[in-house]
Amino acid sequence: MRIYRPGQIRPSEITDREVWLKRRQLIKAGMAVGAGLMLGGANSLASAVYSGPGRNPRIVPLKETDYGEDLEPTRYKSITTYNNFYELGYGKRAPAENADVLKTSPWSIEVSGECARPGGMDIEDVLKLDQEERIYRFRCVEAWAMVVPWVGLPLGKFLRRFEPTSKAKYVEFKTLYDPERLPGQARKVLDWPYREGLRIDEAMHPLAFLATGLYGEVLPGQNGAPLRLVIPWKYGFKSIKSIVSIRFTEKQPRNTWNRIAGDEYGFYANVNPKVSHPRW
Ligand SMILES: Nc1nc2c(c(=O)[nH]1)N[C@H]1C(S)=C(S)[C@@H](COP(=O)(O)O)O[C@H]1N2
Ligand SMILES: [Mo]
Repeated sequence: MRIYRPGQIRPSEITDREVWLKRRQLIKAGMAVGAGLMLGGANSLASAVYSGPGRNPRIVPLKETDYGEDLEPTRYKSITTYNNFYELGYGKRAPAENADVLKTSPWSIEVSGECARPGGMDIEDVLKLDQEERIYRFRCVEAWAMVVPWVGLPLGKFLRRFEPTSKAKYVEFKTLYDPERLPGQARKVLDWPYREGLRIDEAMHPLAFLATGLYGEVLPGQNGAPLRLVIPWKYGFKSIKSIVSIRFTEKQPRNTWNRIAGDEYGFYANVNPKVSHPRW
């Protein structure tokens, strides 16, 4: 096991204290969104083009949901300039400044492990998935308590294409390992590649999704292009970015922050405002 050396990454940096405090106030709002999502609601097909910020190619067509309709979305600039993505630098602004080096083409996702149809899939094919089962957008209170108008596809539907077996009790995700495209990996501050894990029922839950875009446009690098996980009821660090590998496993996988600071970051990481972080 790698020894954690203070002064490199402080686990407390995974979230800012100030932001954390704000998030506690917003937890209630988050719960409300969660409840709304769980109740479901008829999806309406969006014909109008969403007035996005115009920086990245637009994702069309969109199947729009009404989830979180009552919430004011956070400004695009805030969502894209205050990030954690250590492979692109260690300050909150660094990922936005360094995102250019993250080339997302070519890109493929390998699905393996306990499933009947393992295989690779090019990101283009992921983005082209039948409209019926693909892109929708909704706002949710996520990392940093922002209200994010994500574009994404349900994780469960994507995973079922690979026919997980009864032995698939967990799902493990890995970020790309490529120090040229993710130069932060040249420094051994984390045990690269970044990893995350979910229990299979969490992964199959209708709220869990793979994000491919923001504000109706292709996801910027700093937010985890071309594909990142979003689990609205969990803390930010579960949202693994720039995924290349998904594996069905029988045993519970270790996730990056649990390996480096197991007493501070557990496997489940469900939002619980009653439990304080052990140090801050
Ligand atoms: N590959 C990778 N994924 C990652 C991280 C990272 O450093 N590398 N940071 C995590 C943490 S701690 C948080 S809070 C969220 C932040 O997501 P955001 O920048 O889109 O808000 O990404 C998570 N996913
Ligand atoms: Mo975080």
